[in-house]
Amino acid sequence: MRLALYLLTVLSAAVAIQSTDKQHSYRNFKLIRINPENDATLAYLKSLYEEESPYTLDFWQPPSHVGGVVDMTVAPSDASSLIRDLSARGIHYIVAIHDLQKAIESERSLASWAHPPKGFGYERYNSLDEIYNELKRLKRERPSLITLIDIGQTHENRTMLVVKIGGGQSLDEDAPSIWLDAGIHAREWIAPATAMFILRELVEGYETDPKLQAMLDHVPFYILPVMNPDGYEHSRTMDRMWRKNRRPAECHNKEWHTVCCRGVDLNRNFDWYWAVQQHPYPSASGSSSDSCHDTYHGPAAFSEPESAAVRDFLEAYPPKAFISLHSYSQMWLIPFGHRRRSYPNDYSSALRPLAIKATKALEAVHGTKYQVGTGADLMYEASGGSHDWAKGALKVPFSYLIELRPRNTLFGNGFLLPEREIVPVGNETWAAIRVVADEVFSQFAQPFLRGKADKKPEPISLSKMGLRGTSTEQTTATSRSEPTVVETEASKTTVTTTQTETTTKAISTTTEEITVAPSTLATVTCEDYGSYCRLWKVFNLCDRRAVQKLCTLTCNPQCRV
Ligand code: 0X9
Ligand code: ZN
Repeated sequence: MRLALYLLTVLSAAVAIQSTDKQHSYRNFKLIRINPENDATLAYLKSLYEEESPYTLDFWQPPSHVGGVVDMTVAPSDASSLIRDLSARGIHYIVAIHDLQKAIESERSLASWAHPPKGFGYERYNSLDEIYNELKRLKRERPSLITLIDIGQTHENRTMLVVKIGGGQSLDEDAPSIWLDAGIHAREWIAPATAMFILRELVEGYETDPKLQAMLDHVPFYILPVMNPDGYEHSRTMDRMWRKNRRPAECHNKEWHTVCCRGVDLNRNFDWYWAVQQHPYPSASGSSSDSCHDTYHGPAAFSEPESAAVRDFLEAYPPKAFISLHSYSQMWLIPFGHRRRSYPNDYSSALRPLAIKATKALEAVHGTKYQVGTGADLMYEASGGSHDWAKGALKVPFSYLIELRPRNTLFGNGFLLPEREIVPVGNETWAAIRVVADEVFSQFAQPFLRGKADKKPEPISLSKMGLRGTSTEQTTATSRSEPTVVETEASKTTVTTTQTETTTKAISTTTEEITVAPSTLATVTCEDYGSYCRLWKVFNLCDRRAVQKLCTLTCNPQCRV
């Protein structure tokens, strides 16, 4: 007994803390790729993922269903026993990467290695400082187009910077807008690079493309290029495969010793079925209560400064479209992802048709194919995701999560997408996001503008048109602090840092609620519904009832009462 206690004390003293201050080497780590062909293989892989595994594994693509590709890395010391085990079970696998460290090194272009570039580059993976300096440079160059907003601080006191493009310098809570974030997962470097690419397309397009200019004047973009700045920097400097944020270590006893692990998966920390786990596999939901797991959901919903800052900002300035960039697997994911076969009401009438249109535009650029569907149906169930929360709780009309290149086929390098693909990914993703932006403009700004131009009827608030959400629930959201508009040399915008407690009522009405008397509405028809859509390019989705509502407001000559 004494001996056991002594051993326990000694072992506990040697507390296993995940991090060291040496950069993690992935020399001879392997990426094993498996296409589970039957339930037995799937069950075995799930047991490795969810339960104590004898091997040091990192799942890049967790097991979900028969036929769903599983990617996992294995430490060199465990590789041969894992491979023996797989062979003994008759499981077919390929070693997609033999030396992960080599793959990490070849992620950067040769030019980057030969002459390490100084400063920001749109065709490179940049540091956080380089990204923030580029945002400040853009702001200095175009002070009236760009506004920088400090929405909060991370655990390690890094600033979370949102860049607003268009829509004037003040923040308008009622204006329709588009939210784009990237880098919620630290190791998905292509996501921040793509967000920056899209930012440049917007900034340059504003000067050269009158349609884009008209759109940005009325529908600003809010871009958060790095949602997890601590994690991103950790992934760049210490551990390329880091995923979570950098919440200080939480310790718990595990058998004979204490383990302390850092970090929360921010894409499990939003208040949408937070920490809800499905059965029979407790962490099959992709949300874990173990702080050492890569999908640790945190001690409470919005426990993390990063997710709380995003929540506060979005509740104060609810957008019409919410897009979150991730990698990888080339999927355009629609809510809801917490449970299979769970969909919002307008999944088939609005969310999915627009996703299909967007991915067609994407494919037209370089032939890249995307799958469209919910994360739960196409991948695995995962609760607490940001795009689910945006749709389900905030009632953002169009909410998506985009898993960028590569596809998880035989040869892809997973998170290690070569730098030379940044520009093609940027171009094709921008084509898709432009489709979403055009739709938001068509639905939420153009009709309103036409109404204004015709002076008949008087401008009507879009929220009163019932276009903000589809639910009948009334939700009250509290925003704790106002975001700070960041001042730069060239623009002396007032700094607004208040800690006031403001309450924003998320207006959620039924789509039936409009400002025209229902009796009038009932008798209004468009003369030619098809040409109405073509002519005004409104309601690309051509929802008949919605067009009828708009006719009365925006297009009187085309309508018959
Ligand atoms: O697991 C995630 O958070 C996302 N995948 S990633 O490889 N980028 O980490 C996917 C979330 C989408 N939702 C579901 N799969 N339910
Ligand atoms: Zn991700």
